[in-house]
Amino acid sequence: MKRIVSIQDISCIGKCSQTIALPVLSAMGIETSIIPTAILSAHTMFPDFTFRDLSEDIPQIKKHWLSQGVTFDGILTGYLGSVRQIEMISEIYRDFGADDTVIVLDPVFADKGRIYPGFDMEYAGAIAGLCSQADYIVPNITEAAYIAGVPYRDVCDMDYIENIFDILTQKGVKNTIITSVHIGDENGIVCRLSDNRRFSVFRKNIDAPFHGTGDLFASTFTGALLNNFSTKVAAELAVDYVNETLTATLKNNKHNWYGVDFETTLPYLIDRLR
Ligand code: PXL
Repeated sequence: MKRIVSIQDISCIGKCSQTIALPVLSAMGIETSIIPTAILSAHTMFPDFTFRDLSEDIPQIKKHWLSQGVTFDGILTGYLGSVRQIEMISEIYRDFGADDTVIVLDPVFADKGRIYPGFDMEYAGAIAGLCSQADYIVPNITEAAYIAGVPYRDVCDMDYIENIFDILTQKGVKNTIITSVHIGDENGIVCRLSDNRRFSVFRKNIDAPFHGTGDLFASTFTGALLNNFSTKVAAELAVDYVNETLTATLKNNKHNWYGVDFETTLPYLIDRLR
């Protein structure tokens, strides 16, 4: 069985980061280890959430794992608690990133033109360095614009996106998938690979501003890569799974405001793996 480490926060309520990565990657047949970067009472859309930074623990966890000879087929990084952790994660990439280890980084810090509470421009600048160490980065369009240093645009076109790709490539990024791209009445992802191949996956826009869909995309995409899917097929599967989940969530008129009902669509995901 392949083994991955998911490095992101635990939001005790809210269905995001580890509480999405763990069930999704496990359902995809991958042993999922975790490094919690912070523990929050609930994700940051809740008022008055508590936040405990777990940076102190990260070097110790790493040291113990190295002493045990632990290796990983994949490393998935999402929400980090602080700029300080970026350097720590960089060392984890160096120590555990073997030639055949797939490193996927979701540089979580912003959405819909706005930076999440607790982050700032310093963080946006610092995460760019980590991006160049990953095999794939999967920012949403807001994060991609901030990392590239271009103004965010609500409505965008391919020229705008190509310019972002060019800047990210100059910064040393290998493969980029930009998510949450709206063009016309469609929403999807646009990808540029290190060999300059490009593809996009668009579906009819589902107007549902739920939290955690980026985490769902990143986990599914990474799980599909570890199931030996090509980049394009992995991205298509991830887009479809997010769309299926949004549709199921909206059908449930008792859905929660803070997260999607991915639990009900795991059978769909498993079927698609067969
Ligand atoms: O879904 C990304 C995410 C992860 N973790 C925390 C968050 C968010 C988005 O706001 O608040 C704590």
